[in-house]
Amino acid sequence: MKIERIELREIRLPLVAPFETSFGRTTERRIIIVKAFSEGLIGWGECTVGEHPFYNHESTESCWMIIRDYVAPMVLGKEIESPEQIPQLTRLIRGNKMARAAVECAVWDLEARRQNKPLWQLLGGTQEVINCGVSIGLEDNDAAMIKKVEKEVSAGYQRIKIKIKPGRDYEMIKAIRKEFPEKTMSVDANSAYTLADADLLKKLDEFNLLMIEQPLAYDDIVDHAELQPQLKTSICLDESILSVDDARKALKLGACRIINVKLGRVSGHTEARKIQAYCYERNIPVWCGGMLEAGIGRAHNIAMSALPGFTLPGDVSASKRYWAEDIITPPVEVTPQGTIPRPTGVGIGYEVNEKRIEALTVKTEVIK
Ligand code: OSB
Ligand code: MG
Repeated sequence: MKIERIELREIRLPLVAPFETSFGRTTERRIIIVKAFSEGLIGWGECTVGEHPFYNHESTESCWMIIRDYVAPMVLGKEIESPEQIPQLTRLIRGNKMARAAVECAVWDLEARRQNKPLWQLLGGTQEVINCGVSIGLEDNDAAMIKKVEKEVSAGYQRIKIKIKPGRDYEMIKAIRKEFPEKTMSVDANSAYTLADADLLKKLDEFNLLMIEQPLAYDDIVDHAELQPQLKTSICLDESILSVDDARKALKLGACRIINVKLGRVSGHTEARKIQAYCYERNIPVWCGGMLEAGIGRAHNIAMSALPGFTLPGDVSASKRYWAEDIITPPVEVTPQGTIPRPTGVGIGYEVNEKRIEALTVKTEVIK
């Protein structure tokens, strides 16, 4: 196939509740939607980048520019036999993986539609349901945190992840743990600590957490390798894993025992599958992270999560936790067992609500 046209849209979508991490607070998302056209079919992608370069170096604005000026021109009009060729076509771009992933994911959806298959099947998915957890942002006080955890535990989510930062860590987790002594729990620091905080991080062992996600610098594996043997709790790397090579090096150094896979961060399904395959062979658990995605990104996450090895609950939760109305129908729903059944439809498996996208659009660009 040849991609004949790529359409970009920026939509603005307010979150139903603000989401706060150690690097900031988000109240409204600015999301780039990618439409790739070929032979009368459309593939859908969503750029998972944040509004500001605080999670990684990318932002909504930088991705718009990189997709328009580099990714799209490198992909348009080329003879493509498999979506796995997209990373090759865009390989001269250093970094900017979320920009590259947005187009790569759209081409995967397009190929699945061309083959009249669900995307999870084209990727090699085997799991009938995916296991879901939630990521809980920081609130002003422990009582508010506990209330949020209570709600998600009642909804059936299998694992509760709590955001932490200096000053909102040991005591807060202690208070939450006291209320939910048995619940599978983890924490995510988004790089808010250094090795100087090792004693504090060691104290978190007390709470029998499933993992501690990205405690140290966003681009580090060496210090994490020094920290991991000092902890009983498994370290999970998020920000510092951008490729299967990074995963290999981190595991070789003993920097982590678990890996969070995010499609945007690793440049799309092709690289995500390589990480999944590498970890699966070595019995290293992986799980699907989230970036406050709207429905298209969420559907791509669900398709990836059906791959073998995605056994730990992901940060893939119900649309209604984020949006008053999602951009796909039906919205993503989670069962009382904390699972999402893999969809049966072709491609991403959910219908894209183009009217809703149109209504939310603030900017459009067509690249031919
Ligand atoms: O580190 O996993 C993270 C959201 C934005 C940026 C980084 C992260 C997150 C989350 C939210 O934890 C996951 C979600 O519910 O989509
Ligand atoms: Mg994280």
